[in-house]
Amino acid sequence: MKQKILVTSALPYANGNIHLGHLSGAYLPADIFVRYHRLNNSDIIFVCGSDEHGVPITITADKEGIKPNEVIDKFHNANKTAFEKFGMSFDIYSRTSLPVHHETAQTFFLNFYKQGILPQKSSMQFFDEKINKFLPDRYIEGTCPKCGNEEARSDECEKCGSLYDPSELKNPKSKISGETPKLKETFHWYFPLGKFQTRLEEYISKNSKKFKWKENVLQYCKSWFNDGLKDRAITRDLDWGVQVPLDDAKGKVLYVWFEAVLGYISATKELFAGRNNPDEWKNYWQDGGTRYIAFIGKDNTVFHTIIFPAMLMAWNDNNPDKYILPENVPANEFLNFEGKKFSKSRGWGIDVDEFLDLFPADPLRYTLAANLPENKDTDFYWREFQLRNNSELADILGNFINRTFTFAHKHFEGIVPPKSNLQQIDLNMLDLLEKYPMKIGALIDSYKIKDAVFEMMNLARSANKYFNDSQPWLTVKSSKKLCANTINISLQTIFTLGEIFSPVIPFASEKIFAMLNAKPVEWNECGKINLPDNHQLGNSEILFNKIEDELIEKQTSRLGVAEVVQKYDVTKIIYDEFAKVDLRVAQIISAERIKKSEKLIKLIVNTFGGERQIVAGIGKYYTPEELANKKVVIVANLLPAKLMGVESNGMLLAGENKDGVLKIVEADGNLNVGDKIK
Ligand code: B3M
Ligand code: ZN
Repeated sequence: MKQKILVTSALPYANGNIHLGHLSGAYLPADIFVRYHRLNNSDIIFVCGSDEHGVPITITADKEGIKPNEVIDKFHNANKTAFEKFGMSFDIYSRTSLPVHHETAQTFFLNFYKQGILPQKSSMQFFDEKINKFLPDRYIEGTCPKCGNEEARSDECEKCGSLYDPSELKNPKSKISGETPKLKETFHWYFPLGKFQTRLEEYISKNSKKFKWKENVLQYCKSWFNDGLKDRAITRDLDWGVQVPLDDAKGKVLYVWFEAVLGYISATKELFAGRNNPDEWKNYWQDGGTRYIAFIGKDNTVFHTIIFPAMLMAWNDNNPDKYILPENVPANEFLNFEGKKFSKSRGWGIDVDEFLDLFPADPLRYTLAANLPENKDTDFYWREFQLRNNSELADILGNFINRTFTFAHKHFEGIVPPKSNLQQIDLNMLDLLEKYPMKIGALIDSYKIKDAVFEMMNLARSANKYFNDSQPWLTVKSSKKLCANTINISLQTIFTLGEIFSPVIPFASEKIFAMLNAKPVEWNECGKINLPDNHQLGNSEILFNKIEDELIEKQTSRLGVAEVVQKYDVTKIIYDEFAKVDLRVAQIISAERIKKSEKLIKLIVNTFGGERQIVAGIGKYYTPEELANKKVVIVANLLPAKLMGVESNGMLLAGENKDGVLKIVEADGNLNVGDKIK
């Protein structure tokens, strides 16, 4: 039996465009996870959709003088299309305005109501007399009673994470009219979260150990438990949302978070209704054998680790059909943009849709995946995007594939040349191919997607090395059989690469398989020999085009981020840039001052490849006598240069201390002349 897996990504509000930060939080990691599991012989469904209720939508509608319906239609369609362009492989992208969702949410509410677990309580709520409306939490701003944050919401402070009663908020202001709102009496139904605390603690303690929850998620839950869970109002005085299905609830709707999490269930119902299998959703949501993973961004944690599970527990207490709870909630931290938070109003950031009008999806997916905010906030930098595309996708992965295909088409008539008598170097490469899929699969399955992506590119690095070391451009003349082996194994490698990279760069992967004239196999088989001898290949094409500086500069100058980009340049490079620098241990044989220069000393050093001459600017800090015999570190692959007419073949590494004095970097006694430093 295949493992059943249910994956959800947070339902984005249909009140704005998806930007890159959203992608890194709850969408791309989920898509990579799902795409991997689809190839790993699982029975997996991937569910998402628009969250179409909540006050922000009504505010937008009021502002633009249109109906809430028009707002949600616009953004639902825009986001659905943007996700498609980005390659999100949802099985369904539903919406919470659908009748199936209203019914589902009302059924939950009524069930709790009939169980008698929802106390009805009166409370004082902020009312804006100018607009004649109760003000929802987020349209009140005031000072947090706990930490003094002046931008706290009416019942929740984003800064310190505490929840409180609106009457406790200091200096409340209506964000809509700017007036000081009045507290007015109303009543709501409350969900008894506190009653579930012990069971929730047990659930989280058990699952977090068994399924290795992320530390940040766990800490967050613990702080909630420490504060003690309290009853939470699950209705609101509003006219936009899911009606509270009771006679005495006119003008009241379900709190958007109460119903939005149930949207995952409604969306699954819609999915299977569309597949003419209307009861099938139960085989996922109500089958103890299903793994349920909820991908979210960190700001949604409490709703998925505490509130939603408590709601499902409440349902399960009173119904024969029992829902499963999330096995894991791998919440990501935030992605920032060029060193600052995304901000629509300040024009800081870029929407997905806009981005994909300029660049293809794969380089964006790869860049975001290589830099996911899994354990801490990370940044998107235009310059990094360019480097990842040019130096990794194009120069490493693309180049290897291109070289191999060029050879196969030019020298072997576009077929997989038969292999014979494989050499050690070929066998070593085949060994690597066997190992990587398992290693990468395990990383993805434990939400270490960033590490998985690094390993994917590592295999491509090894592939290039294999190609270089095998020198097919020589063997094609000296031994066609050896050359055939190299191209055969390289093509097998492309098969493996095409598959292991497919969760991250699905569009390129599809092209790779078309070029191979083959289809992906089950994940665990993809490191084997999958292309038979003499297999006919398809046409080849260039997979990744380089992104020119101008295009990137256009984006950064639009933002005015020159300053930040520079910061990126000095603080971060990708590994391959560093790897280009050939650092070696060298021993100084002789040293003499260069005439008429107080700075320059001419050194003869012994290093790999023999002796060489280097001119170093350390004359002010060392005498030639002090230098003799020292074991130092040099940059060995610097282009030759002339300093005061004297040729220099390399550079000596030295550090500058805080007094501006240069000290040469000496190599440890355990290192030998010629050793490579990495
Ligand atoms: N719409 C918040 C958000 O987009 C909210 C998520 C709902 S998940 C059920 O961040
Ligand atoms: Zn606070």
